[in-house]
Amino acid sequence: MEIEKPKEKYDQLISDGYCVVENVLEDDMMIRLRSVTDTLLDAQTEEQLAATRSSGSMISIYMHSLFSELVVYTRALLALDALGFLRPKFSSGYVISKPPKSPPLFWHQDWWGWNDPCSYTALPQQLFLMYYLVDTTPYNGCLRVIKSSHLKKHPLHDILPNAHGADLQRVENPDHPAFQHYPGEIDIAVNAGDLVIGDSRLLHASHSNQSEERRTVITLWYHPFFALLPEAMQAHIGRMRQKLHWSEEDWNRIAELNPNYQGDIEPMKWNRTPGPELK
Ligand SMILES: O=C(O)CCC(=O)C(=O)O
Repeated sequence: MEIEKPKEKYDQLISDGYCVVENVLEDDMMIRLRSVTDTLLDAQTEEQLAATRSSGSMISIYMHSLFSELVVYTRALLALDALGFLRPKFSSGYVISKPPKSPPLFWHQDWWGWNDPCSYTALPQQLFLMYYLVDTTPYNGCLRVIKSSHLKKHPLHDILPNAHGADLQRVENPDHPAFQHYPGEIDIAVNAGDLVIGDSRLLHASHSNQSEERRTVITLWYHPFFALLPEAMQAHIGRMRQKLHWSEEDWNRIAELNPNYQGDIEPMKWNRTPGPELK
């Protein structure tokens, strides 16, 4: 697979916080992913759905072995390689599906290593790889981002309580600032099978899904420069794997992407809130 304009995409990812690689998922993989995710989603209870009304279903990718194939999907690894990420490591991921007629996802960022000074530099510590399984538009809940907010302070940084807070997830107050629109926000509408790559520090949200169809995304988290991260961060990442439904064969499949940390440094403390160093 030829990645178009990889240097431009790299520059955009570093400066704006995201880029899109078109047409990564091939039809057979798309069909298998739709089938497995639909089965997992159909099994969700009303209670589970109510607890994650804003994001939509959050199902760990360790719930099905097919996702281990996606972690090492050749065309995605080729895309990372073309962007200069030669030794990425993988830590976790979720199936996030907005049911028909569901509310927007609140603004948030997903980085947990704000206690370390490297989090205030251009180095991408953690990337999301998002695979949307349907074409997305503002009508059915496409992604929205605030460009460069991974490196620059935005008023939302002061407004947001703990990202993924339970009250926001339940949409107890739809008028909360975390659900509103902000100057400069950008819609990222994609075709099914495109890959959105972004910095975990980037402020992002999604539109409501006003359509009659599910809008499913699979988000996988990678660490493009694992070996260059502080040891305490590596130690934390090394502990993130979950057992759940992956077999020995699944773990072997992703062995090269496993974030192994052998040292004895204490894992970094989880902190989702940027400090005053973010200017
Ligand atoms: O549902 C979406 O479009 C975005 C999901 C998201 O915010 C995430 O995976 O961190």
